[in-house]
Amino acid sequence: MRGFILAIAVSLMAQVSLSAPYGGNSSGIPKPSEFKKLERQYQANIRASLGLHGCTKKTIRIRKSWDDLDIATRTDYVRAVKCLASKPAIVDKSLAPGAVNRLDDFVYIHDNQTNRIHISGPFLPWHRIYVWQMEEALRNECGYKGTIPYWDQARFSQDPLKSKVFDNSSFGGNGEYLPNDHGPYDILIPGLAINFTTTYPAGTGGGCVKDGPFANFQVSLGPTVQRAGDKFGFQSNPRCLKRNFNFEASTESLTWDNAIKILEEPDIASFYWSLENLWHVKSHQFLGKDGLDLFTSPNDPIFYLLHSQIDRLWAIWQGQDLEERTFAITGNRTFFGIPLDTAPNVPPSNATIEDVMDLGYGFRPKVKEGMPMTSGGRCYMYE
Ligand SMILES: *[C@@H]1O[C@H](CO)[C@@H](O)[C@H](O)[C@H]1NC(C)=O
Ligand SMILES: *[C@@H]1O[C@H](CO)[C@@H](O)[C@H](O)[C@H]1NC(C)=O
Ligand SMILES: *[C@@H]1O[C@H](CO)[C@@H](O)[C@H](O)[C@H]1NC(C)=O
Ligand SMILES: *[C@@H]1O[C@H](CO)[C@@H](O)[C@H](O)[C@H]1NC(C)=O
Ligand SMILES: *[C@@H]1O[C@H](CO)[C@@H](O)[C@H](O)[C@H]1NC(C)=O
Ligand SMILES: *[C@@H]1O[C@H](CO)[C@@H](O)[C@H](O)[C@H]1NC(C)=O
Ligand SMILES: [Cu+2]
Repeated sequence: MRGFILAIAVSLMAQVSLSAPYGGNSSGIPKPSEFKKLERQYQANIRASLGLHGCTKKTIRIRKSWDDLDIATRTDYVRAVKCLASKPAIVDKSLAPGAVNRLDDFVYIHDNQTNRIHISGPFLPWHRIYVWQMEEALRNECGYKGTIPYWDQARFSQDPLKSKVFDNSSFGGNGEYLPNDHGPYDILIPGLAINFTTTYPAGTGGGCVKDGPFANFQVSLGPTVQRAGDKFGFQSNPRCLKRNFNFEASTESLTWDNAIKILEEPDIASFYWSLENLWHVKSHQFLGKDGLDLFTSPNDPIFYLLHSQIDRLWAIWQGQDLEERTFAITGNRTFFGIPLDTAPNVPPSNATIEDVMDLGYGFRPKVKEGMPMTSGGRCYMYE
């Protein structure tokens, strides 16, 4: 009996120490001074660029790390996301018969545009507008008062589940472990003129999210597997939200060292590839399953925090020299420059800032309209 009680006490102590590997501090691995210096330069340059009209020091919205939000703000963000999930989709049903709610409207247009907005010139500006549109929808349609926070992976790169992003009042944790369905997966990318297969690495879950507000949360569009008659996953396919955490993606790549390396890249091409290979793809790989699906990754509500962080790294890079870097662009007009299957004979061409992007519902801004943070209807910065 006494041994039994002792065993319980020891296991409780083990749990306590497991839950506090950073000695109980919740800020994680400290931000290195090199990163702070780059961040401060960006913030100072943005503030100095603000005028007395339009986007001003008074009206600018501040985006913060999820780990720095208080519980009331975190809870309200989750409420607002679920509010959008409770409102009917507005997308044309002939385009996306499977779209159920306002979140699906966003998933649809991302899915529709995927082969033009990834590994391509419009990647950063398109996603900048997209995340801003979600911020506006949360505020205007669901009464959220804040901004889209960012997932600051580097703070917890060595122990990612210690981030509040994954606590059970936020986005919850891993998917249920499925012995026969946790990857690796080979996915044939639909819509390209050649057969291009991408490999999604193995993870540690594979099944439905089981804890927190998004446990058994219903998603509808996708996933991207080439089903007969449903090439892009636009048909109805209601199912639970799934994750498949791949810890190496975080421990090996989402580090402060890599964040600094990305921000110190001297030109847009090297910045773009470092951001893509060291951060963007690794962030999606960490989540796995729905959050890693190239076409329908916005099904996982963490997507918007992930892309707020991508947008933040771009913002800090631009902000070192707003004049030279705001409108810098690199990349093709399609995914890796591969022709679309609808135009197989069009050779690869470089994107320009005058190109027109499609964000759905008739909104067709030029690439250059998606590049500044404090004009073109947007007014925000990262803290
Ligand atoms: C929090 O824990 C990390 C990891 O052990 C440590 O490096 C850091 O110094 C701690 N931060 C503070 C503010 O104490
Ligand atoms: C995207 O939507 C447009 C209509 O807005 C449609 O013409 C086009 O075929 C769609 N493309 C894909 C890949 O879904
Ligand atoms: C792609 O693969 C499919 C199935 O293996 C095959 O039928 C098709 O011809 C291939 N297409 C190209 C362009 O290689
Ligand atoms: C959240 O986590 C706490 C502490 O680990 C646990 O007691 C609680 O049951 C969890 N709640 C949900 C909804 O999963
Ligand atoms: C553009 O496409 C070409 C042809 O596929 C490819 O070789 C090149 O690497 C691409 N450039 C970028 C920046 O993606
Ligand atoms: C695209 O831009 C790159 C880098 O500036 C250049 O080397 C390449 O020739 C351009 N490709 C085309 C098709 O214009
Ligand atoms: Cu995307």
